[in-house]
Amino acid sequence: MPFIIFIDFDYFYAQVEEIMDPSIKDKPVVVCVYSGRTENSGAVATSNYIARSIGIKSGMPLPQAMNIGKDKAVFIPIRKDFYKEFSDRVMNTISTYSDKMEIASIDEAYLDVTGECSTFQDAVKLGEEIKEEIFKEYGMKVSAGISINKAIAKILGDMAKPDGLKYIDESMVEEFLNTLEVKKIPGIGSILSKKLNDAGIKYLKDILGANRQAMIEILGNARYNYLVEIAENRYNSPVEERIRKNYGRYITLPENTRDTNIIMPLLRKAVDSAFSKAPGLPGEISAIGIMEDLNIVSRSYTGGRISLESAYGIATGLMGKILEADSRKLRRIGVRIGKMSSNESLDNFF
Ligand code: TTP
Ligand code: CA
Repeated sequence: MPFIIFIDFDYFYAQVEEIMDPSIKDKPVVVCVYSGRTENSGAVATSNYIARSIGIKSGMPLPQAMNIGKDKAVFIPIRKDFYKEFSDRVMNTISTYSDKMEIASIDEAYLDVTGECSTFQDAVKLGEEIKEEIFKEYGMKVSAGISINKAIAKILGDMAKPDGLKYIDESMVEEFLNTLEVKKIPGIGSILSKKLNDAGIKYLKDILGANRQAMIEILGNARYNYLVEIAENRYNSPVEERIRKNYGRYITLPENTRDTNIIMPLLRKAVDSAFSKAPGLPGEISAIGIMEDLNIVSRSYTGGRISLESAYGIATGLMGKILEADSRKLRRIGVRIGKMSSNESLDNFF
């Protein structure tokens, strides 16, 4: 069975605004799309949880939101490019946890960590680590769902909100599916779930016993099949690699350590892996150390076309410098290569 981690950033646009200006974080924060027609015409893109608790939600017309928020809420015009860039950086950090990653939207990603983990418990630990690292590095809260397929992982991620983590392993799936309400499933909005409720369907498993034709009439063919696959635990849509290629490779150490007998062989493994992905020889190589407190330190070397053979020596030299300048233990290590001789620029991979 695969191990899938789903990550969704909490109240994303509004959270970025809070991170940029922490003085607003105890107030309702509303990110607005102004249509420009009249001064206040437009809609709410998203809002933080304080704003949601007083009723200001995505899609609400601005005059209505302003009426509820009056002078207590902070209204901020949307700056999409900025959120996109923020998202790219967080996604980059997430991508270091697995080679198989699907970025599903600006704030959602799936990771297939089957290859990285020998037990489901390892996958849960990885999920916790990802949450912790994103918070440490960017101050951002995300929610995580971990399970044996993308659909259940996403349902769990939604249930875990905000700032939570939920998991269901293979042995718990059947019971989970038996008590899963159909309205919790991605793609089943309030309108569909009301129609289903009116047809006597409250739980996902009710669909299996219902009249097929009646269900298809409400759901359409594709959505009906999707729900039946989830209900019968046959859903296995793969994590599709959708990510900008980078030639980096990070490895989590078996324990936090400064022991070069443990670190250097794994660093050489990271070099191998980074080179195996790259289209040519690099002109630059970096060693990265993620410390026990999750701070990140790196050292780089630039010069000529670096062969795999010389890369081992350069990377261990750089890692040696990191250890020399620092007294902390290392938690993860990484290697990044760039300035490829085949004319790929550094921009292409970070
Ligand atoms: P969502 O993930 O749906 O919502 P969210 O991140 O704001 O809140 P949460 O996940 O904690 O429930 O959407 C991601 C971003 O997409 C959101 O921050 C802003 C944008 N968005 C819009 O611009 N308009 C919308 O109607 C919605 C739903 C989202
Ligand atoms: Ca989100």
